[in-house]
Amino acid sequence: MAIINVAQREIRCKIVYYGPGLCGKTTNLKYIHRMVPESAKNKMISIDTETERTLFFDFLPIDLGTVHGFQTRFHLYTVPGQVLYERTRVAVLTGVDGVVFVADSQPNKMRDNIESLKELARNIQNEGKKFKDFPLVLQYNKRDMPNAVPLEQMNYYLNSQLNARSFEAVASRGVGVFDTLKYISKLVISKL
Ligand SMILES: Nc1nc2c(ncn2[C@@H]2O[C@H](COP(=O)(O)OP(=O)(O)OP(=O)(O)O)[C@@H](O)[C@H]2O)c(=O)[nH]1
Ligand SMILES: [Mg+2]
Repeated sequence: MAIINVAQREIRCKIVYYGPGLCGKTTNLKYIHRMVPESAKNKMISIDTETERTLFFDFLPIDLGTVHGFQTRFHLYTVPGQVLYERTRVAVLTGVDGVVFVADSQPNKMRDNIESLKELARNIQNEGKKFKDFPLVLQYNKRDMPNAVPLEQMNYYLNSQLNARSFEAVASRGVGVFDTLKYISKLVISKL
């Protein structure tokens, strides 16, 4: 839930990167953390395993300029994608204002993408929000993989009912990372 602090002229929103295991959620945040100017960011907090699988979440607060004289501050989170951590994903989603759904473009990951998106819809609805109206953007990641599923098929499997805006990405090289972030942050602000 966005917090609007009139006295301090600050708007604070929560964006969660959601998606199946190893799709590249943490990679998005790491790239943002690397590229955002020092003045606009704080420390990134990652709680992960020795093999860098997210265990609880990653957290990165950033400032994205002003809107009508209000400083906009975004708290970016990732969920752990591994199937058994659904309860943690539910916890991380509490009070969410917008979601980036990161899908893995590899053919053998399509089922995981679909399951994860279904789970997200259920969890957003359990938060008392309508998934259809909820601020959401899709990021089709790992477009550099030689066997990446064609865009039309990604849309067919993941977006034919939602009709959400989607971006292609190679998060490990930063491609599409800021396009995705800019779009979701504008969408969230526009719905306040
Ligand atoms: N080829 C390729 N590899 C990528 C891309 N984005 C991320 N990766 C790699 O995919 C692996 C998993 O990335 P993470 O960002 O840790 O995935 P995650 O979604 O946070 O995974 P969990 O924390 O387990 O849910 C890492 O080895 C990344 O370097 C991409 O666009 N292309
Ligand atoms: Mg992660």
